[in-house]
Amino acid sequence: MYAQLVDTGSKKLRSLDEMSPEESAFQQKVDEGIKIEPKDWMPEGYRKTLIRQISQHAHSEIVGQLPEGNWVTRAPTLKRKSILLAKIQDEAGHGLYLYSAAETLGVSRDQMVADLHSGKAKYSSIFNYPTLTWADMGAIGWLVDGSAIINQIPLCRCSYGPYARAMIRVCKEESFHARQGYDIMMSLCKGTPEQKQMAQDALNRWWWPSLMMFGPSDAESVNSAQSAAWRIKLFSNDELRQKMVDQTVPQIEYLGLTVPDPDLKWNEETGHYDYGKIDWEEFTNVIKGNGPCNRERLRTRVKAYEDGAWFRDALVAHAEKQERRKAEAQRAA
Ligand code: BYC
Repeated sequence: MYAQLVDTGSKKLRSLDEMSPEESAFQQKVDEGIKIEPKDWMPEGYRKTLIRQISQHAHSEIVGQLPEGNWVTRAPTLKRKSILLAKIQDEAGHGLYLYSAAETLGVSRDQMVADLHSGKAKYSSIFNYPTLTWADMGAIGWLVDGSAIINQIPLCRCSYGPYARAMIRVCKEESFHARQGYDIMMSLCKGTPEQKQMAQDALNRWWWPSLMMFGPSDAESVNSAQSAAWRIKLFSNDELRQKMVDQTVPQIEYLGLTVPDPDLKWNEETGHYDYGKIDWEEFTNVIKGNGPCNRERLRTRVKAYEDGAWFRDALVAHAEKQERRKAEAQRAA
C-alpha cells in the first residue's frame, strides 16, 4: 500500500529530473533514509507540511488533556487518580516536545498557540467527544492512545530529525498509557454486570471515532502522496487503520465485549478483518468545528491560557531580573 501511495503520488509529483538541483539532492537524501536537520536546505512545501502536521499534533496533545481532566476529581480510587494525573501531565510534556520540534522550522510558539485559539489550526477529531463515565478513561487510554501508538511508531523513522527523535519518548510513554487504559477496562469487565455494561457503552462510543483518528480514506487524503514521497508518512491512513482493527478485535474478545460493528468479520483471503462503513460525514463535521465538544474545548483552552498570563509574565520578569543582575555583576568584575 505504501508503494502504491508513492506510485499514485509520483504520477502527480515531479520526478528528480524535473526538480531544481537543490530539491533533487534533498529528495535523494530523503530516499536514502538520511535525516533532514533544521539547518539543512529543504523545500518550502516540506517545511510547511511539517509545521502543519507537528503543530496539529502538539495541539492534539494539549487539547487531549481536557477530556481526561474532566475525571481527575472523580477517579474511583486514589491510585487511579494519581495514575490519571501522571498521564495527563505526560500529554502536556508531549505537547512541549512537539512545539519545540515545530519551532526548529522557524515558526514561533506564540504563532502556533494563536492559530489554535483562533480555530485556524486543527487538532485531532477524537478530542471533541464527551467523557461521560469513568469507563471512558479506560477506552481513551486503550483505544485512543493505542491508535496514537500505531500512528506514531512509524513517525520515529520519519525524515525530519527533530520530529522523529521527539516521537521516541512520546511512544514509550503512550504505551504505558494504553496499558493503563486496558487495565481500567479489565477491572470493569471483571466487575459487576453494571460495570461491564459501562465498559461496553464506552467501547460503543469510542470505537468509530478512534478509527476516524487515522484520517480520511486513502482515496480522499489530499496530503498523503506528497507526505509519503517526503517520508513524513511511512504508511497510509487506511493501512494504519487496518492495523488498529486487527490488533484491537482480539483484545475486545478477551474482555468479553462486543465490537460495535455488525459488518466486522475475519477475511481468510486477506488475513485481515473487514469492517463496516465509517461515517465520514460525522468526521468532516467534527474537523470543521461542529463536533459535540469543539466549542467547549477551545473555550476551555483559551480561558486556561488567559488565566495563566500572570504566571508567564512572572517568569519573564524573573528572567529579565536575572539577566540584569548578571550584567551588573559582569560590569562590577
Ligand atoms: N483530526 O490528507 P490527510 C494523541 C485533516 S494525539 C483532525 O490525510 P495528513 C493523544 C488533516 O489535517 C493524536 N483533522 O492529512 C493525545 C487534513 O487537513 P489540513 C494526534 C484530521 O496530515 C492526548 C485533512 O484532514 N496525532 O494521540 O496527511 C491523549 C486531510 O487529511 C484528522 C497526530 O497528530 C483527524 N483525526 O494525515 C491521548 C499524528 N485526520 O491539515 C492521545 C501526526 C486528518 O490539510 N499526524 N485530518 O487542513 C498525522 O499522522 C497526520 O497528520 C494524520 C492526517 C494521519 C492525522
